[in-house]
Amino acid sequence: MAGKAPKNDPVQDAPQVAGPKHAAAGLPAIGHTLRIAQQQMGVKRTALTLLRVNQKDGFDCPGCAWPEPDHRHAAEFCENGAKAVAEEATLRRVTPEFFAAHSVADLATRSGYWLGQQGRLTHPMYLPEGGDRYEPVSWDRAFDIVAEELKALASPDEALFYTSGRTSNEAAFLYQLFAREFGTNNLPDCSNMCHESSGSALSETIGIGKGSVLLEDLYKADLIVVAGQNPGTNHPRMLSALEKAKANGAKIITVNPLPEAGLERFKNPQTPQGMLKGAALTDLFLQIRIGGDQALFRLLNRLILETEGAVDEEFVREHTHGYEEFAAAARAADWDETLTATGLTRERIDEALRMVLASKRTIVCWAMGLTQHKHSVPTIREVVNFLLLRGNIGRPGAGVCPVRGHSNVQGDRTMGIFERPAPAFLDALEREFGFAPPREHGYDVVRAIKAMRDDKAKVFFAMGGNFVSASPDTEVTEAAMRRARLTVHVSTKLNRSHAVTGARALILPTLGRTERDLQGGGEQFVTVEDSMGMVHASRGRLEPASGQLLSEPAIVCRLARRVLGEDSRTPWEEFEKDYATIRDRIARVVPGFEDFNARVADPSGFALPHAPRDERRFPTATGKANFTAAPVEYPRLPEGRLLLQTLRSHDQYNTTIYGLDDRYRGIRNGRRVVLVNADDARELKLADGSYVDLVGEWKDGVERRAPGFRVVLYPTARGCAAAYYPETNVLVPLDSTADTSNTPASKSVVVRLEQSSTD
Ligand SMILES: Nc1nc2c(c(=O)[nH]1)N[C@H]1C(S)=C(S)[C@@H](COP(=O)(O)OP(=O)(O)OC[C@H]3O[C@@H](n4cnc5c(=O)[nH]c(N)nc54)[C@H](O)[C@@H]3O)O[C@H]1N2
Ligand SMILES: Nc1nc2c(c(=O)[nH]1)N[C@H]1C(S)=C(S)[C@@H](COP(=O)(O)OP(=O)(O)OC[C@H]3O[C@@H](n4cnc5c(=O)[nH]c(N)nc54)[C@H](O)[C@@H]3O)O[C@H]1N2
Ligand SMILES: [Mo]
Repeated sequence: MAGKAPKNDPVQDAPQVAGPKHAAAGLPAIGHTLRIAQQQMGVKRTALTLLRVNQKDGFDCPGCAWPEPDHRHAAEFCENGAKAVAEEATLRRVTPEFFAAHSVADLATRSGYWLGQQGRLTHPMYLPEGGDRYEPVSWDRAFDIVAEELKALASPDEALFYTSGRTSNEAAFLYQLFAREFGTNNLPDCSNMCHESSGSALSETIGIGKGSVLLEDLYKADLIVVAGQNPGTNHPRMLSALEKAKANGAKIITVNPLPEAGLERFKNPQTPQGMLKGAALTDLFLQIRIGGDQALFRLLNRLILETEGAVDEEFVREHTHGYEEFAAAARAADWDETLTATGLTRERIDEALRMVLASKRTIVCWAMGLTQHKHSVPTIREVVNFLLLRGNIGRPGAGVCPVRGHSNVQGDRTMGIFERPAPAFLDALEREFGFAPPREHGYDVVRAIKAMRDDKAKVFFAMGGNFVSASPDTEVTEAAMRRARLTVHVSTKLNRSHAVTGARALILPTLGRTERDLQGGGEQFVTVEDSMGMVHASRGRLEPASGQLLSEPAIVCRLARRVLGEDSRTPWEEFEKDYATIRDRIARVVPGFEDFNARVADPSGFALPHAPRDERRFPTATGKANFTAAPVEYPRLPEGRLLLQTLRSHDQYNTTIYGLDDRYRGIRNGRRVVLVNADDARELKLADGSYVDLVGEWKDGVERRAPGFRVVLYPTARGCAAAYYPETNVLVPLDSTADTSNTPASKSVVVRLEQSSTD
């Protein structure tokens, strides 16, 4: 039987299972890419567009934030980058006629996949209060509507300004400036659900919330640990870097509850040898239980401390703080407890230790597998302890490498998209623009949802993204959105957030990365910052999807003029005409951007300064790199329950679904699957291929249910299950978040599996 795909959909979710693959990329990937791209763009546009991805005069790939190598390959794109591009450069269109034919209630019954497949948005659309469908609206009227609602608020803090991570530096800078001139720091962003835990842990311990390695460091490393990350799907170009690192002699340890194909063996589609044989990447696979990473690193730290000469004593003395307290905690690490927390064997951990001790230059890379747990911040701090012990920060071939998601999520933060801005940043804005920015902290994503739920926020404005699908606790989030007076989405594509609206709603269609951006001052380009702090230009070449689209900077400028009027001394009109004038201001406000316009003219871009990496200087409260000594935590499961992680398939970009296959995991034609270890399935009396409801268990006693998932026996760690996001977001309680960072704990959800009544 099929799962619970919306009835309206032509494509029904009916998963077929073939078992996991052991290698990623190679020929099938190329065929698959071209097929998806040509369906969306046709043959000619496919060739023209894909050749421009990540080239020096082209646009930045809207896929992931992995950096571009300096000597770019003729086609520095990957399968999933190409899908992201095809999704944006599609020839399909969502026109006013489409909205006339589909009421909002109708759209709300469709799957995210169906909505995305309809194509690019072409006109500003307005849903009036009491209306049942969107109507075309002029841009002027649209800005009037936003201004009306913003001005009617009792306080600027009743407005929320969300950002997703594709927004350019220029647009992000203007957007936060507008929000702050309007009077609020309510700037929640996708980072709150993503690498916030990394930012929290790193700022406290090394003084800057960003990674400390550049691409060339990977090539120089002796050991690279890849923990909680699936680069074969989510950062495919990272595999080329790992391949090169291995060719230079590096070893790779993978820490993951799942064996991920890309990390096992990589068939580089850009070299003939790679296409045939492929390179084995992982030397040691630590199949860890979900949430066991802090315990693992803590024990490794104890073992390092116990090894004569293993600690870099000079580094510890000169550059760190808190060593004694940390060492006392680490020495107390317990083998048995670690084996329970991690599910690993003693032999595997000993083998890891040997590799760690043999390495003079170690890098740890991580992504959502470490950031989305209750104890994510102490887990990442323990990774920092691990690197500090052997002096692995601030020297070539070593360091911390949180691998970011959205292509400009790191840049958006640098530009001030943050609900808790540093006072120095606000001081700089105040000096430059002559207004007093609000100093009180704003709402992050989870707090923004609560504010709408509790009627403390009434206008929700999104610069990109798909807030209702990406956020946790779908039913709670959707109910909260429906309480708003006005919801506004600046979007390229249709998504569920357009169908779950406030009393009034607007869709403001915008240019994508691939499109030409023509303004009064001529053709414009924008800039982005990758995961390694490299800033470079991005220039679209395609004709815009419709003559009605405005760029994100233009939308912010016009909205700001309409809302702030004479009160603002900011030259919004000039900014809209010529983005170089925005960059001049960024240069004066954001450290590291001096001479921005001149430096970004270099096609390779430039590196932002990073004190720990560049000078072994740690701008923390103590002036040193801080060791920390948090108690070890790991999830404990009640009898008969599984710990569910919600992750990405190979055919999706967050809430954008490209297709229904997850090729490397051997799943086709369906997304409602739950991956379960065969021994757990036997104990729980779950038959392979049977259908279950996933039922969340959380201390608030509310039953959260995701119905109709096909059980797939899969070699995941014991006690652990996996299913795709966003279908499972309904199971993630709004209150289940990481300590300190408040990131939804979407990788550790306690569930029981019940036979589906529909089975
Ligand atoms: N094609 C494509 N590219 C993308 C995206 C996309 O959706 N599609 N999304 C982008 C974004 S915004 C982001 S943030 C990144 C996400 O990139 P990833 O973090 O790679 O994405 P997830 O699918 O969430 O994968 C989490 C990985 O962590 C593992 N894991 C889960 N729990 C644990 C744990 O407790 N410990 C350890 N050690 N491992 C664990 C999972 O098995 C899985 O391999 O990718 C970016 N790039
Ligand atoms: N359960 C669970 N939940 C998660 C996660 C998880 O692993 N598990 N991961 C979390 C993570 S890491 C992230 S980053 C968030 C993602 O959260 P979001 O960033 O909010 O979600 P996306 O799906 O990336 O947003 C897709 C939409 O962005 C719009 N868009 C695309 N390109 C552009 C553009 O250039 N400009 C504008 N204005 N709009 C554009 C399109 O309309 C598209 O429908 O989800 C989080 N939620
Ligand atoms: Mo992300």
